[in-house]
Amino acid sequence: MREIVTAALQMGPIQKADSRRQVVDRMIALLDQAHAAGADFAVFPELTLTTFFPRWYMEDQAEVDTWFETQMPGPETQPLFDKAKDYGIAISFGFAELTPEGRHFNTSIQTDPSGEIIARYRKVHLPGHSEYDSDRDFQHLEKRYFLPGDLGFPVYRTLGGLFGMCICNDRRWPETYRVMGLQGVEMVTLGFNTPSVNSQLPDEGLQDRLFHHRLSCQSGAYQNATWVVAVAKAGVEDGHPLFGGSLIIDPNGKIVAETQTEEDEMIIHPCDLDACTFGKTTIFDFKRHRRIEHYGLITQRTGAEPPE
Ligand code: ING
Repeated sequence: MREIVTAALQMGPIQKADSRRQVVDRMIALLDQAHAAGADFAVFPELTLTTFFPRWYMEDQAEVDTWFETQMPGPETQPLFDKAKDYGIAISFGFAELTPEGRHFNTSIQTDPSGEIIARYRKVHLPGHSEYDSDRDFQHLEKRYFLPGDLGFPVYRTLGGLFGMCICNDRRWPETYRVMGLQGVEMVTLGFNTPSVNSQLPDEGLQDRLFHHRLSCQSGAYQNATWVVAVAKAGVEDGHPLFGGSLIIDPNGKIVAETQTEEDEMIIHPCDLDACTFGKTTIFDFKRHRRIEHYGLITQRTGAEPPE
């Protein structure tokens, strides 16, 4: 048994006017809860430190850059790293990364229990658009503000197991989980900020959107015999609703915990990494069952091309 007590620390709304200090204080309060509940590992959402700023059209790069971090940890996030180290809890969270070379990424990091960053991931699948779109009820400008991730989907050894990260829209693409599955991943953690309404399909109901969210995460877990921990930033940010539905999913694709609010909320579960073994050695024993000679189109073709 390799049990990792894992806390999904959902964040409620972060308003445009909220400071990083206010947000870090809320994150530390959630970490206190995780510690009291005996957590080994705590996962926060995508872009945890700020409001979901890609909903706002900005032309001034200096203004855009105010949403990004140039140091991690930096002065405002150091207290979080210090608290995690005190507790001996590994953490993962997402933030907007501005590199020394001036490149902008939607990034997530993971630390070890001593507070050292041991892994970094940069969001590969960027949804939305890059120019102002007047046809949308609200903007989703991730393609404007971020570059596609350049690190692939790394899997790394920590906490006695094999871990990987992705971010939000990545969870909707089976390739995300399979590339990590082909590295033996046993727990995939991801943060998300997902609007409760579809800016292009106003009639799509919240339950449909939650269905697609659960379906994507559960499929990824089951088809790769891995735990999946998906953590929301939720609630109404400056009038724009984001849904909750943070999940802990076992390697059989079963949801073992789900948040019930759109506020700061913890769910926690003892995740036994050995629970991945049965799936990986039977129905999803990739080496025995996969036929890669027939999968070429997956990496040779980007868009669908129907036959003549
Ligand atoms: N958000 C959304 C997500 O993938 C989205 C974007 C919403 C895509 C609904 C498709 C449908 O959950 C982010 N931040 O990727």
